[in-house]
Amino acid sequence: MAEARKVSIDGVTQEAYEKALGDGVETVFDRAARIKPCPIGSGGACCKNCGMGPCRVPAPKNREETPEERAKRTGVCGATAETIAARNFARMVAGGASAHSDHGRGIAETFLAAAKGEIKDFVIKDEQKLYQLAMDMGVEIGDKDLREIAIEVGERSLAEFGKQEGEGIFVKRAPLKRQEVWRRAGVVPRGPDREIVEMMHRTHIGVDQDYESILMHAARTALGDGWGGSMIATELQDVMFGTPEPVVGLVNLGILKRDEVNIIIHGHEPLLPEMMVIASQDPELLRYAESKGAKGINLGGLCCSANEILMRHGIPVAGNFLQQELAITTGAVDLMTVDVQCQMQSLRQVASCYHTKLITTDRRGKIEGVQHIQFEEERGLEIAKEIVRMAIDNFANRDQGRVVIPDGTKEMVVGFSHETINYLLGGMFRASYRPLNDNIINGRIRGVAGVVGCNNARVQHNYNFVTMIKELIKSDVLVLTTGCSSMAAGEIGLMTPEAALEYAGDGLRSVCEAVGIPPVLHVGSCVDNSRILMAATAMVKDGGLGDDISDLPVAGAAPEWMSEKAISIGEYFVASGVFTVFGVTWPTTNSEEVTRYLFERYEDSLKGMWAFEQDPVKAAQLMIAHIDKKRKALGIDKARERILYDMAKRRELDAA
Ligand code: NFS
Repeated sequence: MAEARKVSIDGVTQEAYEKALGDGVETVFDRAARIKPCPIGSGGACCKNCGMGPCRVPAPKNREETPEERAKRTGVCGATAETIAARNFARMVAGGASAHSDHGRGIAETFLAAAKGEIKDFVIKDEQKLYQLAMDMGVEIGDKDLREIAIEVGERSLAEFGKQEGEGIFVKRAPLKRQEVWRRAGVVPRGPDREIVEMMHRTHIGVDQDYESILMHAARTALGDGWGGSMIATELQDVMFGTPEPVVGLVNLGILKRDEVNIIIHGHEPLLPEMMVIASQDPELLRYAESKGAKGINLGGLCCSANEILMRHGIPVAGNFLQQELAITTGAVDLMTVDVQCQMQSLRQVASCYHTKLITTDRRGKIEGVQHIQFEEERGLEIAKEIVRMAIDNFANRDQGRVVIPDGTKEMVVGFSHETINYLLGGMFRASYRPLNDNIINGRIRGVAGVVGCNNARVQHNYNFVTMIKELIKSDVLVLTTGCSSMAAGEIGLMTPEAALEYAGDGLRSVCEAVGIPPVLHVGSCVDNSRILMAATAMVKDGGLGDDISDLPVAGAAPEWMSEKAISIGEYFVASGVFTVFGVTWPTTNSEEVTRYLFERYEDSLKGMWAFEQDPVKAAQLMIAHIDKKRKALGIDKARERILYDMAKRRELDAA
């Protein structure tokens, strides 16, 4: 059993965990204490790609190995430790890229059906973005009507996934120099399906046995995610559900309500969640809830589904990955739906200890012993209403005597899509990244960091995120977050404009004050890391900061990562020219060569590279050092010194 104080830095989570302990319910924190990570697998030293193994090839501990030892360190087929580590890493990329891309495909299918008028509950909400998208995709607009354009965009999007030849449609969105880097390195992605299948093939026994070759294809696969599957998901979701604009939301388990029907939407694809938002506000269902003694229907989100409906509708967020079981152990959740990704199988066991109804809604994401209600787009709203009704019916089964909802929510200002950043900084009629670039050039903003990714039960919940983000904003680095990182920042109160006063350095604070933005901008769910790629591209295109993403004073990080998706995201950041630091554990430590290739030699071909640092302050410092290196190369390091001097002078004057 773990100690509440140690499992999370968040008081609300600690309190909820204590309640779970008191109720005798095992959660992820207890399992992490009980199960130790396998020391052989964690460094990439275990190959189980064929039936002669699994073969374990760990390097000797605490000393250099002799050449003889080294030569013997192979699998039965002769695969070297390098090949094995690279293959394992590459398969993680393929796993993550497939999750994002399959999500994107589902969205594209729904989009096309909606455009054709085959399903009535989904419509085109953002026409302006549709036109933009159509132009980026090379769709001729001429005198076509909206419907025709939407159909063509839908068809092209869907065709992208299995594109066998040529270049992914969004490759052209990248800065020209970046496209050249990719072409030279041979990593321009075709369709994500093709790259993922090739990655699986190459890592089959007896195929690609040159770690450099494997890792270059890993880059190509990841680019097919970031500039392909994920980007398609984000773009089409925006067109269908609206491009996020700033909105205030609440975060943490305290959003649950004692006197209302609590429904939690957990997972990733926003199709059902969008319908649930409408269903939960349906007057007839609200009356039905009242008739059952509830004061209302309270919809909340978990994980990336939460980010989707928070960004677009201001729906409150119950928590991030490590809080999913704790939402149920409050005893207050009447129903939880899960679709795909990041949903723990233990939810079934946890839910069985309370009255909570757990429902799987996607045929790809079933859980043994859990009721399945298949979400069908043609009957989207009808199914959502059915689910809300089930939750209302289950409200009567709630034992209020067992309910403990920890007190404490935080407000967060969210909704910073790439477009919003444009408008906010440049104004509605002169939307541009110019002011951001100017503030970087004049040194008020030192650089920009994307802090993203999961929670990981091997480290204290939210600690790495919060510590890293505070260190960055204190040093005038503007932070963009997605996924579980966003909730971590929100739960500690870093996502309000006022947070800039308390936590940001003088330069960043002055910009946040002038524009009225938080020092940490929530840009969306995990597929929305594609927005960060677009933001970086816009910075390059606006001028003054070099001609490639790799010239920008920017960095990326996932200090609490755990999923394969995070590895794919990190890999496409790196392959897009971004210095990217991961925490917790590093999956190739068993091979020095493979690790060196990812950390150093990738830079030669891709101009971006990985780093690994468990200490979040040190990791932030690595990012800042990289940002400063880029400032220097751009010749804008002096401007910042002047700004800092001015600030110091101003303070002296203020004090006098
Ligand atoms: Ni993304 Fe990790 Fe999951 Fe979302 Fe959270 S765990 S990689 S952030 S919820 S996908």
